[in-house]
Amino acid sequence: MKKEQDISELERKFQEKIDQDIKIEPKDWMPDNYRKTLIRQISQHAHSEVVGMLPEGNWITRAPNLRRKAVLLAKVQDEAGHGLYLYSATETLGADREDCIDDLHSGKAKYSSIFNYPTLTWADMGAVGWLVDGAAIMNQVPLCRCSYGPYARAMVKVCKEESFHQRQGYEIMMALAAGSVEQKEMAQDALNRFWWPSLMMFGPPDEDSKHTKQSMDWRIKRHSNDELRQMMVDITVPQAEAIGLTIPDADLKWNEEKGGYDYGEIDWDEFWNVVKGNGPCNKDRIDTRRKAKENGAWVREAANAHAEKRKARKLRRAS
Ligand code: FAQ
Repeated sequence: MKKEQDISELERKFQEKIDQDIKIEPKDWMPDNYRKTLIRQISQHAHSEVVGMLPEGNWITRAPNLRRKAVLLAKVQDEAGHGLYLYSATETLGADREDCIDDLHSGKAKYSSIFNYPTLTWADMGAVGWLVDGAAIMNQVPLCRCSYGPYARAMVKVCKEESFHQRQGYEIMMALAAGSVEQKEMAQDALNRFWWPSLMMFGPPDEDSKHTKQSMDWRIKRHSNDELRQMMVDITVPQAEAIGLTIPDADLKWNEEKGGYDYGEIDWDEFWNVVKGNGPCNKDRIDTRRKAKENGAWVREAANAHAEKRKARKLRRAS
């Protein structure tokens, strides 16, 4: 009984800190479910960054010129870095990085639905940067104010880089949209294919989002899925208009009263189908990650053997 009272007192103090916007740090007491929610979200975020390298990695060798190639290479490397910060953030919560990665490979852990769509043309590099990184920033800027310190701090650096990614994507789209008829068609086709999946990145509609309420009470999330999706639509529509591209939504209409756009129905069956593993590239993405782990085993073994040798040498010298 006493123990239960102690825990409810701890929980009360914990929520008080959250309500005062005091960051929770790794060694602070936290409810088990807060820890579990963070490990779930941050590890899935890490997996998304790592799997997210694949659709763009596909185009590094085929970038149209040296400048584009260097920029794309830098962007993909940034994503690897984001994955590493995020796996480190899960470790501050007591998670084991290898277990997290095994959960990705076994299909137990999710990653963003968007990376299960193929990148068919060079214009897709523009659409991914503009829309996918654009959606990622919209979601991640509020995460800089997340209640968990290490996640919030990681997001500050990640957002700066995502902002460069978004601009490089929009710049590709701008160049293509101002180019030949074929180039403009290619840009429009990429927008047509990536528009709806990008809106799905924000997660299910609020009424079907099982984690939002609790995550907002804990100030992990600062906005609901639908709020962020609306902000994304409102910011992106004028960007498309500015470069003469058309958002593929016949129902898109400015709503003066709400001060935002009304938009068409999202195909949630498609979303859940992709989340469950049946999207166009799910199998390919996970097979590629599994192979990368197998092929990298010798590097990890060699690094560990080298570290052991150095440790033994140090001990010998000290004795
Ligand atoms: N895909 O109750 P909610 C990037 C799952 S980073 C797959 O609403 P929550 C950078 C959700 O996990 C992109 N699954 O969940 C880049 C849950 O399942 P669970 C990734 C999804 O957590 C750019 C269930 O549905 N960003 O793009 C998706 O409150 C370019 C119920 O959903 C982050 O991860 C989805 N789209 O809200 C890299 C940001 N949506 O776990 C390369 C951090 C939902 O119970 C190239 N994460 N689910 O089995 C978040 O902000 C949140 O986790 C949400 C989902 C908003 C994604």
